[in-house]
Amino acid sequence: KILVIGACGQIGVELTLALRKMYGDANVIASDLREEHELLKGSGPYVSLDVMNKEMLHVLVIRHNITQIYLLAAILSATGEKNPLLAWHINMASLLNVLDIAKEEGIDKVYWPSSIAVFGPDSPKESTPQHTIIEPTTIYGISKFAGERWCEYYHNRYGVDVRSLRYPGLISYKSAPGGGTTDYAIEIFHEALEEKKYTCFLSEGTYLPMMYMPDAIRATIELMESDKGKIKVRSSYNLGAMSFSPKEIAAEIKKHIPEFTIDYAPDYRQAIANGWPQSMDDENARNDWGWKPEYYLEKMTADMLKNLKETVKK
Ligand code: VAH
Repeated sequence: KILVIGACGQIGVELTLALRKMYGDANVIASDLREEHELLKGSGPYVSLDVMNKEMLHVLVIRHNITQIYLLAAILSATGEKNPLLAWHINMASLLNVLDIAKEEGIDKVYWPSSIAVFGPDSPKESTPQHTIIEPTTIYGISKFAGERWCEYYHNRYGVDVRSLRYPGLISYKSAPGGGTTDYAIEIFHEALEEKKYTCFLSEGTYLPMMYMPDAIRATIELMESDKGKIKVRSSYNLGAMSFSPKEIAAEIKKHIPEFTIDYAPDYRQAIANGWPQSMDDENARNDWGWKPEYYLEKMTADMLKNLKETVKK
């Protein structure tokens, strides 16, 4: 049985639905602190779980014969800067609870997401390498970097098969984003449809690595389905698809909504974005387990608008 922790989040909802399609609804248990997300209702088992409660998690793992754990619960970059100690505590304790129970119960596989946020202002910005200077300047980035070190440690010392991807900014329409710096690239679609205008909290030339959620979900499943021997990176794989700036995505949206206008009012999130890479070198993921993105800016924009128009109409 698979347990998804943080199943009601931006990634969790879609990952749960994809895993249920692959393994059968009854075999994927969704859990979150929040109440069950609309899209998950009626599609499989749901339990309320506070991942910070190690005993509760341990009982759940035993009672439901859990053999794989996907840990998606975390405080993201922007929210984390508002409450650094809480973000550190939640992001680290949740991971250590899962890793230690995985070791004790001999869980087959664990998935835990890292992020491009592990890189800082001193890392190379173009085609940021898998191995390079890593000096994160946000608590979220610090917790993700520390988490990567713990994942590698639990794999090397205890043989826990934990796997991880450094996600770029993820764009999706099925579930709300969770307080990230890249969330402008989701908000812009909603505002373009509803208001025909958007005030962006990042400056027009802020290039960031981005990915459409279908690619992120497929990458996660392809990584988890790969033979153990292919996984050479046990901290977290760089993962890339595209890079764009607010100016570029606005121009792409204008092709579909000509009257759309954008203006810029950078806030505290600009400093976070300035410290991040502009594009990723994901050679290791491509060589080790065959990673290849399918969505680029044009295709993603068309798909986002098509799907959001349907939901807005409802
Ligand atoms: C954030 N969406 O903005 C997340 C992600 C690379 C960005 O980690 O914090």
